[in-house]
Amino acid sequence: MGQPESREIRESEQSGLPPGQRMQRGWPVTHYGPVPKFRAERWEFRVFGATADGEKHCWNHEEFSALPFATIVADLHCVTKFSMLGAEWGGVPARTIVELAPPAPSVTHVMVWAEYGYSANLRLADFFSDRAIFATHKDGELLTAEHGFPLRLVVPHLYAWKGPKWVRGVEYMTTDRRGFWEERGYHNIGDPWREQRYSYQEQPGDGPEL
Ligand SMILES: Nc1nc2c(c(=O)[nH]1)N[C@H]1C(S)=C(S)[C@@H](COP(=O)(O)O)O[C@H]1N2
Ligand SMILES: [Mo]
Repeated sequence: MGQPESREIRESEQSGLPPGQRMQRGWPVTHYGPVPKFRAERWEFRVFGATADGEKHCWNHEEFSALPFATIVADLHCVTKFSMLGAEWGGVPARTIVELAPPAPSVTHVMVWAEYGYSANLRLADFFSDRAIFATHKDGELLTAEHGFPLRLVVPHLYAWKGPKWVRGVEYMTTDRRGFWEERGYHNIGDPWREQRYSYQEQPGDGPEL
């Protein structure tokens, strides 16, 4: 099986403020719903859906913690127009997960699932980009509960809602489906450099029919 295609991230997408954003000092907490309680013995990370071998792949917390660790420096751009610049995220690259639990060749998109049913859909190429990371740490410290402990996805080249906190798994999909905010009026792709904020801005081909 060939490797999934990875989107080329332009240099300009890696630093600075995207259009319409302002810099936020400090680190506000932004999410919908309550902060889940973490119970190590009940936690597992699952890759399911259209996997290459047709099997589900699961890691318990201890197993997940033993996966290869990497760091990236990346910004978070909230669609409500503030950006937090220059955090160092540590964790397991999304690419590592794709390599350990490969998708079937027909997979085009992923749904990333979190506690309480929060979800975000991504093109496989965005998920497979070399800077997407399942973060356990920020600036050298374990994530706090409000910021997604024990695990959150960070996809630096998309708006931050595409990175679920308290993430629990990935579903490989052979057609696109909208996630939590994508069903509620946000853009299916969510590229901050193109200001893809709302679903009414979508062009044909950007997402499933609304
Ligand atoms: N599970 C979950 N993850 C989520 C959200 C959410 O509502 N639920 N909100 C997203 C949004 S809109 C933003 S801006 C970031 C905020 O991350 P922070 O609270 O660490 O700053 O988390 C993202 N991840
Ligand atoms: Mo956000």
